[in-house]
Amino acid sequence: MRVSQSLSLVGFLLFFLFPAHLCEICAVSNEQQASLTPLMATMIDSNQSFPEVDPSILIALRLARQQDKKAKATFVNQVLQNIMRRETLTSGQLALNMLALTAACRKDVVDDFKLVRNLEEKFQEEVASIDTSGHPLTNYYELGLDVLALCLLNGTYSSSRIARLFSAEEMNYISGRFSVDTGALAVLALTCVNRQNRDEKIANDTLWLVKEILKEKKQDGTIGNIYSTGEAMQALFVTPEYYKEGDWDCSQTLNTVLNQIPRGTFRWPIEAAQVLPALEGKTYLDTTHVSCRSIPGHLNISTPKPAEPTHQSHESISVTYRVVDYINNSLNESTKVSVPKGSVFLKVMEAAQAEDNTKFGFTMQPSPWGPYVTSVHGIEASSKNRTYWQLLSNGQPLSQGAGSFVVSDGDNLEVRLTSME
Ligand code: B12
Ligand SMILES: *[C@@H]1O[C@H](CO)[C@@H](O)[C@H](O)[C@H]1NC(C)=O
Ligand SMILES: *[C@@H]1O[C@H](CO)[C@@H](O)[C@H](O)[C@H]1NC(C)=O
Ligand SMILES: *[C@@H]1O[C@H](CO)[C@@H](O)[C@H](O)[C@H]1NC(C)=O
Ligand SMILES: *[C@@H]1O[C@H](CO)[C@@H](O)[C@H](O)[C@H]1NC(C)=O
Ligand SMILES: *[C@@H]1O[C@H](CO)[C@@H](O)[C@H](O)[C@H]1NC(C)=O
Ligand SMILES: *[C@@H]1O[C@H](CO)[C@@H](O)[C@H](O)[C@H]1NC(C)=O
Repeated sequence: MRVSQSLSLVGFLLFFLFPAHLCEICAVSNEQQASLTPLMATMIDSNQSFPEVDPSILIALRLARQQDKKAKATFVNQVLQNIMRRETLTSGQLALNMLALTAACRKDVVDDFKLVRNLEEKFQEEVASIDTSGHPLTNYYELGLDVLALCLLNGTYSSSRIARLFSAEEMNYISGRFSVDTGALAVLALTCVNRQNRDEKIANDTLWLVKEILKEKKQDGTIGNIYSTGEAMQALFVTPEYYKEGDWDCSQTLNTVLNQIPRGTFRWPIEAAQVLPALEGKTYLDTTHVSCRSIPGHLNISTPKPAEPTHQSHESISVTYRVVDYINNSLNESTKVSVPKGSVFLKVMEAAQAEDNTKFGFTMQPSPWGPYVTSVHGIEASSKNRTYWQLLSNGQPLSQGAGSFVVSDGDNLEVRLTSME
């Protein structure tokens, strides 16, 4: 009785105490629309540069105000190719491809290939993995994508299991540090579930997640880092009854993100794809009601993209590079290397490797975010062992990968074998 009393108190609080203020969506105006053109251009150009295209690009293109018929057709084809090799996709990848097909008015493919059933199975395997080993096969961000797609596409799932999955207890347990990206995806997923079937435990989880996201708000309006801000905005758009009007200045956040576009902060297609929907005032919950009327013409994106910042000059800089195994404390090697000014982290790794292949040899794997470092000094990190090679500069984890982070003279760079938890 006590529990249900405190639960209805939560419901009461959510409904009555928090003033129902205006929905906090603050999209770019039609006049500001041109400032998004570089992001559109980055995504459409990615056609050439990737073997497998990330479905979030198609989602972003479909949620945008301006549409491009040819780009849509091209990216739908790429997503269809992803679907053809669906057995190799992780649960979150399958979920994202399904949302992309739906946003592109190809729900027929989702139905013909019985993808909802397929996703239900993959999601069950994730949950079974948590029950037996304490962590999912992939990660909680992918679980968020799974629940979101299952909910939006009318799959079956257990609301009470989902409430437990994204509870404060479980989310605190899995990661020492709160991840804004992961929290935002969880909020979107829970919002969908709660809209279909009002559940006070889910409302309670949502309240906690929204609070945690707002705790990560920085002075300039960024939430988490610049690459999680778009997803955090989406989460806050759909939960206005969970925070007070003064808790978040949406237009400040919007302007901070807009100011980053000409600086080339969203140069990778996937960076553009993850930030664009929020700037258009859209969220992933909108993927099921995109207009399917025929698209007019094609977009004029002749606007030049932001210039590459990495004008590699002949001037060289010197940095320290260190390889450390934090899991086992059995490795700590360092060296000083010189690289051209404007080099990315990867160049430093390559220079060290050229100097001593045994100590500093490494391998990587292509991903939509650029190269992902998989092994260093012959030590392979693995999801199965819950380890990864973390990248740091002056003791701070980087907010970009080895292929994009530009190093500075005197930097203390490090790759550190770390536990995911
Ligand atoms: C989960 C996650 C991780 C996990 C991935 C492994 C796992 N089994 O879960 C771990 C903790 C290992 C990780 C590591 C890193 N991550 Co990470 N990660 C995420 C997160 C939250 C979700 C990714 C995901 O599952 N996507 C959904 C699935 C369906 O897509 P996917 O393409 O199959 O996902 C894979 C890749 O994204 C890859 N991956 C994850 N992170 C990164 C980062 C880089 C640079 C690369 C190349 C690949 C990569 O692992 C995913 C799972 O297999 C995203 C958030 C986001 N907004 O996307 C951040 C995110 C992608 N990561 C980020 C960063 C910066 C890193 C690190 C560089 C951090 C660091 N300082 O070391 C390292 C990578 C270092 C390396 N070895 O090269 C940034 C990238 C920003 C950018 N512009 O480049 C993001 C956007 C978070 C953020 N807001 O800062 N990450
Ligand atoms: C993408 O590339 C293919 C093959 O090169 C081409 O046929 C198609 O027109 C391109 N699409 C866009 C939007 O550029
Ligand atoms: C899910 O079910 C609802 C109610 O039955 C229906 O209105 C909606 O169109 C369905 N959505 C999808 C994507 O099939
Ligand atoms: C509600 O969430 C809080 C965390 O904010 C948690 O401590 C509490 O146990 C939750 N209550 C219920 C009934 O789930
Ligand atoms: C596209 O836009 C550029 C710059 O705004 C303009 O110069 C060009 O004429 C436009 N092209 C078409 C086909 O409209
Ligand atoms: C720790 O490192 C040593 C030496 O490199 C290695 O033999 C051992 O297998 C490692 N242990 C673990 C748990 O990784
Ligand atoms: C996981 O770690 C163990 C030692 O703890 C090691 O023997 C094994 O090779 C690792 N697995 C992978 C896939 O790296």
